[in-house]
Amino acid sequence: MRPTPSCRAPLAVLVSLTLAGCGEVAESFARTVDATYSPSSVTVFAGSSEQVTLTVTCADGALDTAFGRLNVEIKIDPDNTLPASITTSVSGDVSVVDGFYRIPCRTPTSTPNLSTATLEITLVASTAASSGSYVVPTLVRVEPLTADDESRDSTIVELGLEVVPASGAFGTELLANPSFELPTLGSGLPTAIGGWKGDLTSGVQTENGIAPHEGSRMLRFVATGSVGSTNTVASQQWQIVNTNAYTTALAGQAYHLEGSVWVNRIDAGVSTDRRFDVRLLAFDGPITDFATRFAAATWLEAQTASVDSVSDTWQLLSVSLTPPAGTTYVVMEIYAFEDVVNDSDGTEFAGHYADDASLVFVAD
Ligand SMILES: [Ca+2]
Ligand SMILES: [Ca+2]
Ligand SMILES: [Ca+2]
Repeated sequence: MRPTPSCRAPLAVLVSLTLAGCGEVAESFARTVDATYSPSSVTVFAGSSEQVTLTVTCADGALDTAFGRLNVEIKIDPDNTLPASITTSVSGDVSVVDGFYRIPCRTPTSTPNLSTATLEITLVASTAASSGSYVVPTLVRVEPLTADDESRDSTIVELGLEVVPASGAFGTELLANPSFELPTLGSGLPTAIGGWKGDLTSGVQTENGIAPHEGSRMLRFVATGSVGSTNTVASQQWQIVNTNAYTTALAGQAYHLEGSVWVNRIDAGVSTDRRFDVRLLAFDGPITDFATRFAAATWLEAQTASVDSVSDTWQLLSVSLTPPAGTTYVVMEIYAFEDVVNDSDGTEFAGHYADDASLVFVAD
């Protein structure tokens, strides 16, 4: 999914493209470059690291010159506002010119004339890093035509960074968007940390006589497919947690993970499905392998809890898992299950909700 460019006034006469989603002020995307971080903020324990992805969006025509296509250049923390105890690095074969990471921007998008480039960035907080909230400013610009030239366009994107003391590993909420106050991240299996992803759901306020368990919004399970009803029986949401980031903080201690989620559903008659499940799945290897590993059911360990729910009642589903040696990430999976009638079209779930999830490390 292409990040939505900000709706800003043109800095120069560059390109004009129609974009959806920005309202009346957004008739044109007149920037040459824009950028977003995913996730937009991260928590890093002192003595640990976390990886984020910077996605740069470029207007194709404005990068082309008589001398060839210009690259984009990225400088993290250009004014050195971060303390020395917080450092960054990038992975992959990236050239560095005058302190800028220089990368080509030519991965096509579904929007004509817009391309993207991505940079995987690792944030490291040393054991000396002070706890607190930080902002990681990042300058993204078009490569200047010559060393003396100004860049054609530039932008600053900010990453939120929360540094937590190593001792805070126990009890800190590991999930992003645990209470579904924010939208989920769309369809399909997740490929990165930062939120829930999966089958068709919606974020709703009080409806059908059921109020959220916490906050003002809750998750509604809509269908077992990513776009609608199918002959399958589980409407699933997954979230990846990078437990590897806590290795240093948890070294030498005995612990397990406790996951939980509240579930509720209406009574729409005898055909109303009743079952909800939560699973914790531990994996080794890189997070980007999750879809493959999940499809092959090659997790290191899984723990499941299930409930035959009572209507119009919030019920807590809890599950615990001790990550086996070698675990690098854990996935929390929640789902509503068609245990009464497997509809293959039409309405699969009459009114089935989840809210107020949690995943924490607990000392044994
Ligand atoms: Ca909520
Ligand atoms: Ca079905
Ligand atoms: Ca059903």
